[in-house]
Amino acid sequence: MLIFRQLIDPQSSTYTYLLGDSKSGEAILIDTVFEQTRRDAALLDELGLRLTCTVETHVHADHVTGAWLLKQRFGSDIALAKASGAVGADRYLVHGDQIAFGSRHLSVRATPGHTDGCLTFVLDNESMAFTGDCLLIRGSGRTDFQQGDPHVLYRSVHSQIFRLPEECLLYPAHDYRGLTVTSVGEERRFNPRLGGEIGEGDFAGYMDNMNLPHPRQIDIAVPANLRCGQPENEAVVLSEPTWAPLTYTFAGIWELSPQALEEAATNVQILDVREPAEFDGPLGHIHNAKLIPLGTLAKSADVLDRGRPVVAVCRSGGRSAQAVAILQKAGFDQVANLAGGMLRWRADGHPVVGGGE
Ligand SMILES: N[C@@H](CCC(=O)N[C@@H](CS)C(=O)NCC(=O)O)C(=O)O
Ligand SMILES: [Fe+2]
Repeated sequence: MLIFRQLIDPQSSTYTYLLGDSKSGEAILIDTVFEQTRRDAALLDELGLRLTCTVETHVHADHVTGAWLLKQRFGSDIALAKASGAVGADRYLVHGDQIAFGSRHLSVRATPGHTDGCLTFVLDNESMAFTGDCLLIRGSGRTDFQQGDPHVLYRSVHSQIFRLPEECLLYPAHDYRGLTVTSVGEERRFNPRLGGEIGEGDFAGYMDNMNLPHPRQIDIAVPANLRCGQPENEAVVLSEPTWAPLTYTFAGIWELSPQALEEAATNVQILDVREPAEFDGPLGHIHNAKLIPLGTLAKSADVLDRGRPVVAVCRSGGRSAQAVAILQKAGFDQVANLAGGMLRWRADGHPVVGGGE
């Protein structure tokens, strides 16, 4: 079965696409964002997928790719257009290449015009295509920087994208209004820059007069993306929490296992957010846990020491996840949730104070 997810980076309005093959467990990511690497890694882990390759539709001007960082983590190949001029990739793609994931693949089409190295990726059965910044929903990529050329872009759209089946779904690299998907038939008819009877000269006239401000990140993003996202100073970016072996979840929460808590217990504050009757009830509580019921936490957070890590605990790990969010909002930066709460703590055989059925 095909696994497909559309993810957004709200800062740059960039869409990242996950495509996976459930049978083999292989997955690829299209157009990752450096700052979203943790999120993407968490999703891959939770879906049980193995990242084999990250692919870029082009050298982006508005955000830095996560390709290099994901390669450090998963050993995934980096792929982008040969015409991109980038260094540090494992595969340099040209028109007609295929990118496999399990039994599925994407076909590579060269669609220059926004940049020289712009590619569109078409799924094997032509049911979906990833157009990068060549064709946007009711729009198109701009042509006023990098190697932009409206004449080249017009021809790319008409010869490579508009000739796909009408019902082929199109997924762009960005949308600035929150729109998520379109189709070939729709854009052929309704794209206000490129659809209907609009000719190459009309399109060039439109594009040459857009007068858009340059992307805020362009001076940082383009040089970094020409290195496939490898930072100039590698040391600064890999700062993960070190006070315990934590896992970041796709839900956005740092967690630790009962075993990890037992090992870190002397260095952390254990915060139990259940009600007093539960704390002294049949499940018991963890030695040295401080009881602050969830409903009073926002007001009483100051009794905790901000200089020491906090691990939140409840019955099953649900309410304590909310406690983590409350503490983060209150400015605590070393906070994690005990995965599975007291239920898992006990099931894994860790000691409790009180309790008993
Ligand atoms: N305000 C955005 C501008 C982003 C931008 O210029 N995006 C390019 C893609 S790299 C584009 O083609 N935009 C088309 C448009 O805005 O119509 C930023 O600062 O990042
Ligand atoms: Fe772009």
